[in-house]
Amino acid sequence: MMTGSLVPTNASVSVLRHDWQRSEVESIYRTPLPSLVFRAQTVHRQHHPQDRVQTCQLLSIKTGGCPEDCGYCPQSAHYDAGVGREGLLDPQHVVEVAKEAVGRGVTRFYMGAAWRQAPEGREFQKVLEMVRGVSALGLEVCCTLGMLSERQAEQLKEAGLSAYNHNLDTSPEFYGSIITTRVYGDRLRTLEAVRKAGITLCCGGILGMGEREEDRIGLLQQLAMLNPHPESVPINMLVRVAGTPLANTPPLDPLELVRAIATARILMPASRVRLAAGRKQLSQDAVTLCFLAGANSIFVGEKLLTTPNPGRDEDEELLDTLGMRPLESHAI
Ligand code: SAM
Ligand code: DTB
Ligand code: SF4
Repeated sequence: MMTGSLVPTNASVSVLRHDWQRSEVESIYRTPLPSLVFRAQTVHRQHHPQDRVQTCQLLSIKTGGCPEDCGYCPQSAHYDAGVGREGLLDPQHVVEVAKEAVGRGVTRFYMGAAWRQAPEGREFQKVLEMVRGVSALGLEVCCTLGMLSERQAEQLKEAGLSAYNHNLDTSPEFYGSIITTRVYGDRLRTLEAVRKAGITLCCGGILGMGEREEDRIGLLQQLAMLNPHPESVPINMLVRVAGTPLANTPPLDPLELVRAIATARILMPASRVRLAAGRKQLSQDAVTLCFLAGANSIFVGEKLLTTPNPGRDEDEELLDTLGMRPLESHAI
């Protein structure tokens, strides 16, 4: 249990720590919920505009048929989750979709591809064309294309990429139970290549995959030990898709998500914490608690990559009810 003052001193406001010990993360995560949420909200207000949430939109630019065996993913070729395969989209079409997103007040546009690693050659040139086109619209552009080489990261940076999404997903200890076709170290290497190229990091994980509380704590510690911290931290609740090995995993108590978000907020005070996949399965009360705990970004639009997300009207209504507003310009 946490002891001492709940309000951080000035020193803890300005200093971002990267040496969090597992025991410290554990004691934050296990703080009584009201105190945990209060502390997270206090930290939140010192680093971010209050009552604002960034809205992001996702587009799957290459769907299905992925050679990796991630147990949660409907796009893996190892499972039959009924997701059709679709080749790389046409860059012009992608830019049109991004234009519509600008019209809806979205400030960050994600392009996701079901690849183990970004390809070389013509397909990669097309991705660069998409990045150029979308960044020219004034959007933050984030890609998630699997593993990247240093050269590819540099090319993406030159094309105007703002951020690269590459998740650690869970603790190093639990990782092998979910994915066998790559190791934690592969993920860390790509994260390094992205950093080296001067691209910001979007790196988080998934809760509700049957992991133990220790694994959620382990994931949060791994993220908080990255130096610098990922500028954006997506926290996904598993979307249980029929046909994947995790389809029948018992649902996780949403209060665990609230705890994880609050802990992420306290460990990485300056980062955006994104309440990512799984919102459709959460009650509005749970989503509200996530905002109180320091989540300040969401995905909007009826679809994530392949699975459903709450409708725009529903989200607008919720933000309106809560008196929260979308972030208008991109600050990070
Ligand atoms: N193939 C690339 C990769 O894995 O890095 C990029 C696309 S992949 C779909 C992006 C992220 O989506 C994954 O790292 C995972 O965290 C998340 N994800 C995939 N399926 C999910 C599911 N069913 N529920 C929640 N998050 C999921
Ligand atoms: C992330 O952490 N969550 C987003 C984004 N990064 C690419 C993806 C969630 C995908 C959920 C499953 C699907 O829709 O296919
Ligand atoms: Fe492929 Fe990414 Fe899905 Fe894993 S999460 S199967 S790497 S698309």
